[in-house]
Amino acid sequence: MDDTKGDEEKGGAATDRRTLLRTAGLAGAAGAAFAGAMHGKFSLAPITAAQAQTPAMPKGVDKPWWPSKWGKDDEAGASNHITPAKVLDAVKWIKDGKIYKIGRVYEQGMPLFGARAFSLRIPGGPTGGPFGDNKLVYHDEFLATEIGQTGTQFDGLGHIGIQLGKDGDKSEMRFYNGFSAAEIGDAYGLKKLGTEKLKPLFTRAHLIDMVALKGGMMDAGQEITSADIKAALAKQSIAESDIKPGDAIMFHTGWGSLWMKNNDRYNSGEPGIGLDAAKWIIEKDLALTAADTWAVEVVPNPDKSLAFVVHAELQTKHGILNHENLIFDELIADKKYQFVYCFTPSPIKGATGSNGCPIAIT
Ligand code: UVW
Repeated sequence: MDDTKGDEEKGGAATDRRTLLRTAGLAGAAGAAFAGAMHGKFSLAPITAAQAQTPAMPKGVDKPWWPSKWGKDDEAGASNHITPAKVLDAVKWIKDGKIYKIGRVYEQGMPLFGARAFSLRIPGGPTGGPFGDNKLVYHDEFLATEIGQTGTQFDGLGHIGIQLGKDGDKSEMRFYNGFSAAEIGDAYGLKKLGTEKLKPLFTRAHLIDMVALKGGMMDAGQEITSADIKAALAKQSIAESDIKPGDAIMFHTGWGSLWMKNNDRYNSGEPGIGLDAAKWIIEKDLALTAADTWAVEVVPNPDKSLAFVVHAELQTKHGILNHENLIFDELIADKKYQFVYCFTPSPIKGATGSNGCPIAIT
């Protein structure tokens, strides 16, 4: 990413989420607001005497969030929770031997945000052959897409950062563990925080059925609070004390029922967690959030000056991972609210996220 590209993006699709993040806080970009999810001017909130020289600090940032509790060089974030002991604890939940695919099919026509693309081609058909006396033929596909940011998508730790200091200053565009855009940026993949640095995830997961709690599909802009989580847990007969550090928490909001049926509405916003639930997730020391929505967090945020602030709170500041556009229908039908979540992000060097199919095992 360079500054020129950033300027182009600012003038591009108003609904591009990356554009929103990159332009939030810029008075000149205020007209590009999507669903009110843009910042105005931030109030001054000095961090330290040295940092007080910076023109403004983003809302919600009152101190540096690094070094990470896993060490100043850590690039694996909350995937560090997945130790042999954690795996053995998770295995205790496998009783039926049933595997559920909780990732969606990647296909032309699925909801994509802004200018993101998904295009698969197999020209020629077959691609090659016949070879040898056995007359072997084969197909290859060519795929053009944002590999980790379309369809079912897993956010890596190089995806979301926060601009500290002056807008455009890449040495103060900070990501997980304080790595700056200046030190990690590279046209051929991030030099730090690529998805290849993450550990495979195999952990206990708790599915919060918000549809059952609210009596139907939640709406765009409707926030899931910590009180909602507690109420849903009680309704599902799960003790809050059963949620352990390193577990995953997932939200069934019903919004996924719009997938491929009403993509415009699906993309127009979404229900999801807000900062209050994020605080609870951080206190619980969880490894991962997930939902049947494209961002997991509420969009627009009830505080209209904030853009994707839960992403920043969980991923950037705490290294907590995030999985978007999942599907829980079969788990819900079987009333399976606790299971093992298993996923290995594609180890593409320097990638910001991952596609692939997570599974739930009961
Ligand atoms: C952004 O890219 C801003 O969000 P998401 O991780 O939801 O795709």
